Amino acid sequence: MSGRTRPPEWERDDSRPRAVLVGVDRGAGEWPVEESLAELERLAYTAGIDTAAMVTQRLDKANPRTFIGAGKAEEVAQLAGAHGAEIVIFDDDLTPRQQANIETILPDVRVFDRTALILEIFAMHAVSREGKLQVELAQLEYLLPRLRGMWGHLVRERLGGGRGARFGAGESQLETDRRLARKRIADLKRELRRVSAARATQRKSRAGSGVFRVALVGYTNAGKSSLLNALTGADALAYDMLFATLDSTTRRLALADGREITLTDTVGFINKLPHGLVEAFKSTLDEVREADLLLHVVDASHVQAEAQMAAVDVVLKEIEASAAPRVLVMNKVDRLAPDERARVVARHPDGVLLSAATGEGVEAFLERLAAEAARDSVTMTVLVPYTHGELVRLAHERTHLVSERHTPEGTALVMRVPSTMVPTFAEYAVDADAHEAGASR
Ligand SMILES: Nc1nc2c(ncn2[C@@H]2O[C@H](COP(=O)(O)OP(=O)(O)OP(=O)(O)O)[C@@H](O)[C@H]2O)c(=O)[nH]1
Ligand SMILES: [Mg+2]
Repeated sequence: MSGRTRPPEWERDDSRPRAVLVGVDRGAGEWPVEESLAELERLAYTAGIDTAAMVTQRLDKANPRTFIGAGKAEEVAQLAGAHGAEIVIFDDDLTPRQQANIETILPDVRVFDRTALILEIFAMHAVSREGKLQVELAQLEYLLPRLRGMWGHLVRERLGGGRGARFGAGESQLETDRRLARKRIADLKRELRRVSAARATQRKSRAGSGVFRVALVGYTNAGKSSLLNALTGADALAYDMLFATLDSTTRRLALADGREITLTDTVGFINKLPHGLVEAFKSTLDEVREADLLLHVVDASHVQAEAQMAAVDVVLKEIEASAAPRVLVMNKVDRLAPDERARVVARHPDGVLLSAATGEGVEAFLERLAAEAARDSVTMTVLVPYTHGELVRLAHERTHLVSERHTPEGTALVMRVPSTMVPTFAEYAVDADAHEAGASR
């Protein structure tokens, strides 16, 4: 059993519920079952559940009825009894049918799968109205096909075993539950569309202003919020727990050349991220899809760093954000020994090494960021009439000014402009040579 990644401060607390974790070893692959279970243990801990024991089974294919073998399920039941565990958590997703069958074999415990656990954590950490709506939607869509199982459980509890005479009444109750759930799902979707439309308007106004937009993405706990804080002095929540951040936070940052960019911190990704959650968080993830640049933040000190990077790539592909240019940020280098650093550099020569905690490497990273922001820009020469002072102000804030002169006709500017912002100044663009000639008159 791997307890290797368990922080020393994790004390057993008798008031917390205890669980038996169940993992399937599929042999090959980037995620050894021990590592995946260690992560599941952290997820459980974050949800307020202590781990009493872990069980693994070597399987090439899941059992369609009970996921693990029936004999293994009996072993899990015994272990749960011996440890006084009231919860059993499967490291993979169970079909509604598998879940119902396992609940029959394990009548005295609550059965969770990985998705249910992640949804639970999301529900605990959702703060904004949009975040809460998104989580409730994902939870209901997860529950809907499982309502039969829940009702079956209630039947056993209330009626003391499946008594045929009551079955008809149960059936209609189930129909009622389903109808209510479907209605709530429809309401939530409508409400979310409204909220996200308002957000899209905000986003659009940012896009139209030509600000270079950067999104921080990465595995949960990689240090995205810490990096946002280090760069902008923001006070985004940064905790050593999984899924600390659910709501995206956007902050402005002025680069050394005076240009302003925005940085958006987003929800972290995880291996086997439930598809329903990705769906539900689509509008939050629009920030990632529409960014001009993605900063992929990696916890370079994590034993599974490479597998985590691959898991992030999978999610980025799923949300169709994979085309945006990316910079790899290898964070937490303060935890690396010199030879480990050398290995990271050799493996990711394009990556930036830094520590959001100590600030090491942050200056160099800012230069890289400025270079990236400048890459997508063009040089423009404009003559802005004095009646349009707001454009001059905008130029100061959003572009890299090469020169500024006051002429009788207005303010003459030469500047590096993000290409998205060219239309804003297009009306006052003048031919650079003609402008020079005019200026020397
Ligand atoms: N040693 C070290 N710890 C760091 C560094 N950056 C972040 N951490 C720690 O890593 C943990 C996670 O940091 P966060 O910034 O919350 O990570 P995140 O990527 O925003 O995580 P989620 O919001 O949960 O997805 C915190 O305990 C941070 O203090 C670093 O450079 N060095
Ligand atoms: Mg965070």
